[in-house]
Amino acid sequence: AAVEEASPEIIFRSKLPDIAITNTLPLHRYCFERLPEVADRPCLIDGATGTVRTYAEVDRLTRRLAAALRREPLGLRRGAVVMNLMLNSAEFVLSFFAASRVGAAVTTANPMSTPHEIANQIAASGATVVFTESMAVDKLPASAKDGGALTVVLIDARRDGCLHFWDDVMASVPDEEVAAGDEDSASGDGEFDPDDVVALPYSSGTTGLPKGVMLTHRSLSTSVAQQVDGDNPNIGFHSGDVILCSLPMFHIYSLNTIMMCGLRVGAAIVVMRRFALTAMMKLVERHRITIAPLVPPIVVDVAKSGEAAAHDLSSVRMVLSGAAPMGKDIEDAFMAKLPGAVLGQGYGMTEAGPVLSMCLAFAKEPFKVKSGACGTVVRNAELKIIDPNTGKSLGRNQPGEICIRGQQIMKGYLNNPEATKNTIDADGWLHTGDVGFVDDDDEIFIVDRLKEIIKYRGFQVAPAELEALLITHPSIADAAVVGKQVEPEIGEIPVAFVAKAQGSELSDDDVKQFVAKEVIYYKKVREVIFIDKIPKAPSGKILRKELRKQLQEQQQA
Ligand code: 4UW
Repeated sequence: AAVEEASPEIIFRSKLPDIAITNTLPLHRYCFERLPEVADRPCLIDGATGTVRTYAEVDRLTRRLAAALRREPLGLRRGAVVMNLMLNSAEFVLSFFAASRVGAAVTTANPMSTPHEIANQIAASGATVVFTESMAVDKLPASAKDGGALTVVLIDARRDGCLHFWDDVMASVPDEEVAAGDEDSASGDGEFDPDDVVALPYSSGTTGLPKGVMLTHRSLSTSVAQQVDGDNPNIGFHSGDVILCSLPMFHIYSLNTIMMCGLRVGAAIVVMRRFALTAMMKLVERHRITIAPLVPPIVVDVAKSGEAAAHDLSSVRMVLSGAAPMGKDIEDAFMAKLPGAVLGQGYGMTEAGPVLSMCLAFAKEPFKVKSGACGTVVRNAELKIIDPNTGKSLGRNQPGEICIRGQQIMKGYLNNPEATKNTIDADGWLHTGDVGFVDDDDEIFIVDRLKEIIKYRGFQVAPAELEALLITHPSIADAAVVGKQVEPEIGEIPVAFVAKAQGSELSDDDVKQFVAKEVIYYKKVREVIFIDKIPKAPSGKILRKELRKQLQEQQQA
């Protein structure tokens, strides 16, 4: 219910009561808290090979790896940063929790990234160890490959100058060291603070370039608890569930809602290296998958695919969607293919820890929900909708900027107090840059975005990053990038408005190719519009609204 407090703020809360949350444990201990009960149950199932690792095995492997991380040549201590630059794998999970055990943070990145993007994130995050695979190793900065400041651990090949995950790192630890050294303390030096950073994903937030999002042991365990703890958890996962992990663990959705929540409840997690439609359906059938966390473009793929009928998908009882908008029509088309499942949305943002709201039809004691809604604010949190011009909080059914407060949100952006201050205000409210409203049943509908970010198949594209790149071209005087709505399989594409330098003969293909060489595939500029002058406010801020309006007019014409 909306509570009118002494202050004029109108605050929305979950329909589920708050619960007591333990959020002062190290994240690995929190996620593996049920280990004694689930020790012999399947934990990670390799989608490609079918190899099963039990909870006891995964726990022991993370201990072994943590011991290796503490020893030379890795020598990691509390406060260190490790990069996970890989597609989904058991090794990803092991390095994540081994880092947590030594008090280090893991910065995650897509291995399809370009050398430039990878080098930027390594430098900005201060990572000293990179866990990666063959497909990405040649893109690491030169210093990494000749024994410089970076140590590279390869999970799938042997290579000069790199350590092999299993043969060199794991094998280096004597058995007696595996169990020792972490029951009393989370980190190698015996100190632990729940406000230590454990995950450091990169996100551009509401404006500018990608920034390191500091998620702590406290924030992530709070977020997991908000989703799966309590007598009536918001998402009714349990240890008998088999959860599909086809979304990339380097993105916070998969990292938190699949990996951490899945482990917390003791479920089996089927790890797909990367998403592929037919392979996914085969895995559902083979492992009797019960939970399928997806993103709208995949929901559309399934809805449109003739193959769904050829597979027995009847084991699936819950389909989660999030990371981009999904309309009612898509939901309805999908449900016709999987009538036995509950489909619902979560709404997340990396900086928010990430989950702000979750569909209450997923609750153990489910609520009725509306198609097109993206859930109700999670428990133990506060949400408000503000008028972006006045900052005043708004009541039901009035769209405004969504703000969230609670212990799950990020500690801040790494080394960027200015950006932190612009995102989390003095009262602890995180401003999302999303526009939405809360209806009479406490359900949230997102209707627009104030912020710059573009989402291509759920992946973030930061216009500022492309603009900075574009203006380095000698024939480009100025540039601005905005998103354009396209078919639901994609969502949005980046479109560049370009003001040419005088006398330049630059073509749109030149612009596209120039960008494509420097960025990962989903950030490619897909359309170029030449323009005399980029519209700007007197402050120099690009007037993106005007550009978006131009795009719309063009689409309608
Ligand atoms: N509807 C409309 C949505 C929605 C949305 C997100 O890449 P980031 O920073 O983060 C995410 C995280 C999504 C997520 C995490 C965990 C989870 O359980 C879940 O649901 C099942 C989803 O996407 O991008 C943040 C931005 O993405 C948009 C919105 O603009 C947000 O600020 N977005 N979810 N359901 N838009």
